Amino acid sequence: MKRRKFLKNSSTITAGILSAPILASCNETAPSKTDKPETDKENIPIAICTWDFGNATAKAWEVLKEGGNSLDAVHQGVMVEENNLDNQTVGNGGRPDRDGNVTLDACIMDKDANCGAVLAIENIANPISVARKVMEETPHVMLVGKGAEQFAYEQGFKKTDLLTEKSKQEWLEWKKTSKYKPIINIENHDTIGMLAIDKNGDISGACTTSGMAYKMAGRVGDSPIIGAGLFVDNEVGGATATGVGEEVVRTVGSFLIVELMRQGKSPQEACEEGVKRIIAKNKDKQDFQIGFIAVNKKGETGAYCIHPGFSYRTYTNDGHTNNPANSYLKA
Ligand code: SD4
Repeated sequence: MKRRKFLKNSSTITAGILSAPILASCNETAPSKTDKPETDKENIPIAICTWDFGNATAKAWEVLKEGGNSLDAVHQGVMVEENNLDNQTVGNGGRPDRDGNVTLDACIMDKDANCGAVLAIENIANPISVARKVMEETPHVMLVGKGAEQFAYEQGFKKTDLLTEKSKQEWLEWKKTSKYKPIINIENHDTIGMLAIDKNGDISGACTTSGMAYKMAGRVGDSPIIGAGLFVDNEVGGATATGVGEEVVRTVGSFLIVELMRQGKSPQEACEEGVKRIIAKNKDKQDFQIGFIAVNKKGETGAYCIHPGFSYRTYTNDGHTNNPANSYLKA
């Protein structure tokens, strides 16, 4: 296992991508079949995830180094955080909504654009596994709430009480002082989004969260929405988001990042552009957090995160605790 600083802004752009004009007219936007970007064997396999989830990327890496595929890598990788009771923003042990119910969101997408998602599912510890079942066992992409939970039981998942004593006590404390309004709490979000490229050069992604702490009952953010919280196009790359989901949904953020890469931007440039578009639409708002990570077909990576109340911030892998993507492993 080897970590590497990855925010050395992926500079090299493949000849193929360079030949595609940025903002070209309709019939020129995508690289043609002959100038498709090739995976750089030096850069793969690779697993990258939001925030500082070293154990999750280590798990993904274990799968990849054994020759496993990127779908299994991201699936098993993010499950590490779903099962981590100390992580109160993902899976089991996640913070509840304002009524005290833990509701989870997750989605997964593979190299063939197959995808599955569960939204606001309760009592199931590994929503990413249910999302994968939705992808593999149903003709649908999304299942929500009770329907998703019912489907999970039919697939053999066990009912689990997800509200840990710690999260419950914190919620009870919060209730004492809160105005019981839906607020965006910028402190309490550590959604895990993960992207991986396997030895064959195939890309997959997964994203899983308990969403915003103390959200309104029924609130769903970007994380389980394909195109918003996660998007993969195996010809181009993948992207995933963390932060205030409402802003990511509004800009279809992860899809945007992948399309920007298709037009020739590096993963870093694409993430920065995606964040800047969100800032441009929120000049009056302060104090919200958005971060994207991305990987292109070549195996180059990028990440960008903001806090508009301060300034643009690019996080690197050399000691920032809030680095939005400082878990990064490569061969
Ligand atoms: C959401 N995007 O539900 C998620 C929360 C998150 O880091 O990413 N937190 O809006």
